[in-house]
Amino acid sequence: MGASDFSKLPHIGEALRRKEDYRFLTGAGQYTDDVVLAAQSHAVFVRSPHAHARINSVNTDAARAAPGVLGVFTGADVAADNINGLPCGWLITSTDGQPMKEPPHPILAQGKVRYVGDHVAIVVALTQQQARDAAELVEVDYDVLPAVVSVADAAANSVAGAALHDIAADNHCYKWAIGDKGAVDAAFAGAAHVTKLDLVNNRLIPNAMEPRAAIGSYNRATEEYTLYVSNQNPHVERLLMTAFVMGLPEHKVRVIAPDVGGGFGSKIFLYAEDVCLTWAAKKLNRNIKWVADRSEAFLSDAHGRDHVSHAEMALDKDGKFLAMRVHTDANLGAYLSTFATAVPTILYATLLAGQYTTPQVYVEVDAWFTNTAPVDAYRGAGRPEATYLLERLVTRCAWDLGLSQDEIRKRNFITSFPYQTPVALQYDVGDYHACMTQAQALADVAGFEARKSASAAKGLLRGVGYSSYIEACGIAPSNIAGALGARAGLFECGEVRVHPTGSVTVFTGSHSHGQGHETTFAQVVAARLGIPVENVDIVHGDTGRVPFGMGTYGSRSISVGGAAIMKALDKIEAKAKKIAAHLMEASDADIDFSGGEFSVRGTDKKIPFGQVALTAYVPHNYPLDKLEPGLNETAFYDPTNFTFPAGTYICEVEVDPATGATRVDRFTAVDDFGTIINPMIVEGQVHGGLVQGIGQALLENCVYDRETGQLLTGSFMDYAMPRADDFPEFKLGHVCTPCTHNPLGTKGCGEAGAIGSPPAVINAVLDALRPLGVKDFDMPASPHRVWEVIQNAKA
Ligand code: MCN
Repeated sequence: MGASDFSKLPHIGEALRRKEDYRFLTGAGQYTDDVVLAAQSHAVFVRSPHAHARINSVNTDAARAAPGVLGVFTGADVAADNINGLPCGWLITSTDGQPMKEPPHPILAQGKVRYVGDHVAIVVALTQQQARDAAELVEVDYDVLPAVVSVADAAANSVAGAALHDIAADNHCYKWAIGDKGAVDAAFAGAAHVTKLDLVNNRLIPNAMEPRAAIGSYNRATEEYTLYVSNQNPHVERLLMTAFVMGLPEHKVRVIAPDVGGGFGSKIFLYAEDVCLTWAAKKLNRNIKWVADRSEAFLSDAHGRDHVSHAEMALDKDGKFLAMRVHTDANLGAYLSTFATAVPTILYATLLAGQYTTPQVYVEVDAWFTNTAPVDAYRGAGRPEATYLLERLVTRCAWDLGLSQDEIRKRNFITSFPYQTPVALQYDVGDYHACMTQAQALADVAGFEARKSASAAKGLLRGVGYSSYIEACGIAPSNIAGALGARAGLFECGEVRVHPTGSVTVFTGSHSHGQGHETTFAQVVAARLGIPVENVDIVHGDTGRVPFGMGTYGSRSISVGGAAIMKALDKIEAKAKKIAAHLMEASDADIDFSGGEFSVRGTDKKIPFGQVALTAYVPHNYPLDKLEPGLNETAFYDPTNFTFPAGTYICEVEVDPATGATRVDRFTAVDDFGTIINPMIVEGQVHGGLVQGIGQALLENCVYDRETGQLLTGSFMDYAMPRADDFPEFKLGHVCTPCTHNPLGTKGCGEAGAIGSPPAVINAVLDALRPLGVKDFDMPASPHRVWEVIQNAKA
């Protein structure tokens, strides 16, 4: 079935309430901490208090003797059991042809600790309190070493003695580049105008509502392990843990990620704690639970962003972009987290053409180790960093040339598709002018000057900021990603199990941790089979029940996971038509299927889907010589390209120059997500993304002490999470250019808000401050920073 026929089916585009919400809102969800296994014991991790230190010794005697303690293990035990370090899932090759530096990432520190929160020992006891008390008794003798925490300091090599890993004495992991440098340099040489900008993309700490948690379990009769874990991709977790770290056969390990209370990327990765619990479960023959407290989450979840960049755009006299060049220093933290290396390269630099026809783009990235928590994918992963840089630069170009923010964008928009960018990606479809036009209308841009005057009358400054983002969802295809360094496939699986009574259970390798898949995937299946949505259940998050899948990240689930289900439904429909043909004594080729009924073309003969389902399982009148009984099909789908959601966001802020306080007064987002399955869920996804993106722009900022490497923003007292009253009511609009290469026509919507919004906010703040002579500042636009730039501009 083609995407345009699909979009016309009932339930597609219907704002159904989420099926899963009854469970969540009535406290009947089953999060990892809700799982209680027999004779469950509890683990606490001893973590490094230092950013960088040599471990002389770890004395666990007192801890082992403490009440209730079942076991205490350290890096030495890990080494003795030949447990490997955590692997990195993406190999980057440096510009000199050398592979990136890939230092060991032990699950418990061996010889050294490299960030505050690094794992030193695991203590297991009968109760959590006993484990906590015993953890206090573990004595670690450290020699503190100099720490390097900022990417600027790492790049400048300015902290003597702060080499984290033996194989990277200069803390440099890789230098990577994309684009034609010669062509870019030539274009700059002939340009009428060059705009330059330095930017910092602030480091963020993901804060899912449910902190990470895991339970390790081992059955010595069957030699099987079970890991319950708050995770976004259980099969990937199992594959990495078994094949790379523990050397176990995959079929002896089951990973179950039941309800997960948010992930935002930070639960894609294989974490040390998960392996420790699985390993220790066998050693102690106990079920062992660990639940991070919020302070631990701040210290040890993989962080996001943390780029320092210099960007330049070459333009002709009419404001057309001729070429762009960018250098970025990326902070990877102390170790390579699972997908860390792909974020500042493949997921970032390839997006830097944006929505524009810039003929040449050259991007160079240096990636550095620092004494901070590992940095990896966080909602948007590379695309927010690209969009922030590009959309800030484009607005600066406009102001440098005396053009408006919309005019410069319109002059450079790509208008014909497919479009091959100079940085590898090929956009299949889009309508960027339509997004801009609709956004300007919804934002009432025409009324801006009047609102600005009204603000001025109150002593306030008003500014408007634009951002026309593009992003790439559903990383694909596997073979090209493999050639670019991916060490994993990027397909998805779907199994459709039709029951004898005609109801359906669908098993998907995608994972839902807040995105509403139980509803939207059911809408897809119900629409195709012509059955009620209530008759479809979606199962995810269990390697024991679901075929091998890649999980959820990169807003891929509906476009890749949904497409796999569509393929399985094609098989179901083809087989069901044969059964229907037999029942109605017609030829297979004459059977039509729509609205839940099979009919013989040109006749009034028809039978319902349920009758075919029953016949498949009660095959009394059945072509058993030609067809197997049953109606149960599995499909794997490997996309041929990314999907490319895009849109224009317009933000209006009011700044109080006396205090620096900034208030987002209006925010308009017009997105193109192709075909929309459930507009209410999509709206919720956009709202959530906007809150995270605007949060980055105004409030959130992870700060480590530059000398000691202590995390200064280690709690909600110091790390400003956005709250509902920080935002106005968002105005949303949609343009629909269906994706051309998946059967649903969908593009991902889960990250767009977080990608497009930060530059819209900062451009708005800068627009408000322009009359004062302020040209630049870095996120977040906290009152202190805004007030400071205003004072500096006055001086
Ligand atoms: N959808 C739709 N029509 C479209 C596109 C999507 O109806 N054209 C629906 C989908 O069916 C799905 C939801 O919108 O129910 C999001 O779909 P999609 O864009 O495919 O994104 P994923 O389901 O793959 O979710 C991943 C994405 C990412 S990468 C992050 S990070 C993120 C996000 O989703 N983390 C989240 N949204 C989140 N929302 C919550 N509540 N919690 C998180 O951790």
